[in-house]
Amino acid sequence: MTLSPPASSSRFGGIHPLVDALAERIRQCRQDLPELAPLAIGADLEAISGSLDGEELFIRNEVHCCRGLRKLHLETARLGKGLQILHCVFFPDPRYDLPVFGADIVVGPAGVSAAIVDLSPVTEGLPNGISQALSQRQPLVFSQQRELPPWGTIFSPHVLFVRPADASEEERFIEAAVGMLQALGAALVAAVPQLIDDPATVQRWQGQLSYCRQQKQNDKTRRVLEKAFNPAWAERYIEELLFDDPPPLC
Ligand code: BLA
Repeated sequence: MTLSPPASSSRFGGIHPLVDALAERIRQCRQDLPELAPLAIGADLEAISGSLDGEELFIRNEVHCCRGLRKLHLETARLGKGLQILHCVFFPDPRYDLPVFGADIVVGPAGVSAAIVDLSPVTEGLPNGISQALSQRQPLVFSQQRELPPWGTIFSPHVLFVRPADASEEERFIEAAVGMLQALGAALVAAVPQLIDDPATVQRWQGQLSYCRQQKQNDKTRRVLEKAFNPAWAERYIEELLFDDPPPLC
């Protein structure tokens, strides 16, 4: 006999199943990427723990690179008052014609409030192979769509931004995210790098810079980090780990 946890309360005691399951699927997809290697980050940023209002706080960061992607970042966090976050961004190496993979799940006391996943273009549109792969997927239906904030112009037409209503919608969200990771993985294997000073490389570098700048306009992320830690720490965390500018092309 298998015992499934009752809906809200015990989901709340540990890691929410959507956060746990998506993190695990992201790790599986990451494992298949060519030339995967861990990237060193400061020990003070890898595992962060503390307490806020008597609640345990933790952040776990995993950072890698692979052929075609300069930084693969997966973060899972619990940040006080029952707030759980999954944050994931795969930043491409600008020499490759690849989009940014991004996902964010926010779980509050009432359950999942936001689940977003996208392959976001860093030039005018997504690379053809990726658009085709995404357009050919079966449309997935969700009962509660959410509206993008004004800075959300960075996302592609395929962005999924929902509040999953139940376990089956959570499963569907994971399916959508895995579909995007598979499309990215296929494009990455086929991609041929361009020169570092090719105008297309420079344009993609600029597109990535603009992606990071737009993401930094998300005040909700900053506010949560400032409250859990402090404003100076939040600033450093956002600027150095979450959305650091792509390194200069040289
Ligand atoms: C929203 N992000 C949020 C919210 C919180 C965070 C508290 C509000 C939840 C809600 O509106 O229901 C907090 N997100 C965090 C924190 C971290 C984090 C603290 O990642 C990290 C430590 N955000 C991203 C990425 C995407 C993203 C990669 O980091 C998309 C690919 C999107 N988050 C995103 C969007 C919103 C959001 C679009 C809604 C913003 C709004 O409605 O104003």
